[in-house]
Amino acid sequence: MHINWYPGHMKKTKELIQGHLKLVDVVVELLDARIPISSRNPQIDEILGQKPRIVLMNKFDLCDQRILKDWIDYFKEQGIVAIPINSISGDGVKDLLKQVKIETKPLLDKLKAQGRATRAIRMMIVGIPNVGKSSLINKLVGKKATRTGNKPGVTKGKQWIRVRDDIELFDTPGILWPKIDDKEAGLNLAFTGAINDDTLIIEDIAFELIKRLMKRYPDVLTKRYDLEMDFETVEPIEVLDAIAKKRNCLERNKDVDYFKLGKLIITDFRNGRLGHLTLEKPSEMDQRNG
Ligand SMILES: Nc1nc2c(ncn2[C@@H]2O[C@H](COP(=O)(O)OP(=O)(O)OP(=O)(O)O)[C@@H](O)[C@H]2O)c(=O)[nH]1
Ligand SMILES: [Mg+2]
Repeated sequence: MHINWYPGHMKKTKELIQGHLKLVDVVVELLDARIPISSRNPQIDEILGQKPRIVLMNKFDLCDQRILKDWIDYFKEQGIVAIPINSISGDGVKDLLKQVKIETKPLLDKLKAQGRATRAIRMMIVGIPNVGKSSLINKLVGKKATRTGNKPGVTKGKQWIRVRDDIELFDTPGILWPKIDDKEAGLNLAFTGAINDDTLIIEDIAFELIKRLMKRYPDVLTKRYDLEMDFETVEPIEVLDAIAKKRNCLERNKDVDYFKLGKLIITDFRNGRLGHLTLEKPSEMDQRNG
């Protein structure tokens, strides 16, 4: 799986984010709550340095709520506040804004002590493709967005959007390129839709997803596809074929239509029709760091 999905982007993005970093007070790092390891950029600590940051577990409506708790604890141990968020419904946005104030209080206190005028807090959102950056920005800003750069006298152009009277948001989110040389990460990113489907063989992706669901969520498969199988003894291909029969993913001659089947399974997963699933646990971090 050594496909170069994001050719040439890694270095460019790093430079871009680092260039903007000095303009902001706090960075909001968006992760996909279903794949917190794979949706993290391995260079993020290096890129952000000492900049205050908040981790958001986005799409938490789709993830396993028990494992979400473990992840929040995991980040807490590292001194990072992680907040579950749903960028579509806006659940968690209030918590985010509250945390932004907490993270930036030392800075504002310092400015005040120096006798400088108070100013709005500036934040920037970063995350991998498709993780929900634009959705979150829309949710934060709403329809009545004032692009503060449009004010006369602001020379920088329209790069700041006012979120509240005391918080401004960098107009364009930073795209982080995930770690693509890790096979497991590549697959997880494919499952969740972070990699363009046109570059994927969807039949193979569905096969790999089924393999993982057999191990992690056998009951989900049983229930969703009405299967009666012992997942400890059957092969993934048998599971695929059984789902194909149940869901009528067959060609005219009754052969399984693996493309149609693959699309069905992947779409079910992405839309949350398989239930609340998380494919990575904090306890698996060690084996993945190698
Ligand atoms: N269920 C669910 N879906 C979400 C959530 N946030 C975003 N989405 C969906 O995820 C998809 C990607 O969202 P975007 O906001 O376009 O993501 P992005 O990070 O801006 O993507 P790029 O601009 O391609 O990098 C869309 O289909 C959203 O509707 C969430 O919290 N829950
Ligand atoms: Mg976007």
